[in-house]
Amino acid sequence: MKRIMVIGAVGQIGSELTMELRNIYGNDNVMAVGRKTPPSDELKNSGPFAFSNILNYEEMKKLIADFGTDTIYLMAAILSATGEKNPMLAYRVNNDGLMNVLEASRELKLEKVLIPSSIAAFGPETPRDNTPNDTILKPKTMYGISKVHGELLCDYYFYKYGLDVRGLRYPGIISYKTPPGGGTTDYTVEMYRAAVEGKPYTCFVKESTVLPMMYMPDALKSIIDLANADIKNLKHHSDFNVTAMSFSAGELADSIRKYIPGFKVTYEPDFRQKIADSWPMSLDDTVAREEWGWSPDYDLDMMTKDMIENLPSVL
Ligand code: AKB
Repeated sequence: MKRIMVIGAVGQIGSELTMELRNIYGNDNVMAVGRKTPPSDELKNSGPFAFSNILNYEEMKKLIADFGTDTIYLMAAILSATGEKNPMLAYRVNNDGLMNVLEASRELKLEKVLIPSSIAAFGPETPRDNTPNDTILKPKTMYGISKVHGELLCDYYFYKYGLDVRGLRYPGIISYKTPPGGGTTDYTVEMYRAAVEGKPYTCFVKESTVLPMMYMPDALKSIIDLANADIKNLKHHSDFNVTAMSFSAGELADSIRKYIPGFKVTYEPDFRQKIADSWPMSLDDTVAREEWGWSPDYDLDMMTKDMIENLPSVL
């Protein structure tokens, strides 16, 4: 029987991942851990939930031990835009928090730890088209620096202690249930929400800005598939590129206009433009495809249709 803990279970990915894991492994076997009140009663009431902060090592370790945890998904992080407003907070949560989870997992001899990285691990010196898996990692944001540090630290724990830590580099993740918070790619979800509410949208990156993206069902599938991959096939561990699509902000608006023809978008780039410009426009995810069979299901049009059909139920 699996005993899974999702740390950062109240955030955009963590909340949906918790529910998906509960569907697969049973409600009582998936403990959600967050710092904030869950966005839905469903998350709090469908299985075990605890308030905790990854910076409190002893409290976190006790929670992990008491639940009989064998697998952790560490989804707690301060994202790129919030991280640039408060670099010390990003440093502490993303680096010290990760270290606490790795150390507790090592001491308690956990079976597996899943820790997402991000396209933020890349920087302006990285090739931006079809960015290879193994390439230059010189990010310029505190979030990106913590992600590179995290990838290296996770591999260190694998090679030094034999802790089975796995991770992938998420692109921007789009979903209708829980809004993202504090990322540079948040304009995508904001754009859908404005369109469905019948409002115009002022986008904080230029119309021509292209970034790699993924719809939530694929994001959940990717991390769960990686968790279940046969370790014998993995040459990489903590740093798999994964992607599903790439589009510009203008192309996203056009895709929405197929359903909501009069939707108006204006573009007023702010400090997040510089972050977006330092990230890849598209990713090469061949390594993930070859080592654990990664393949996404959703493209831009399929995602737009699903977002527009489902958003009204949560707004
Ligand atoms: C962000 O925009 O900071 C995140 C990410 C790409 O990791 N969505």
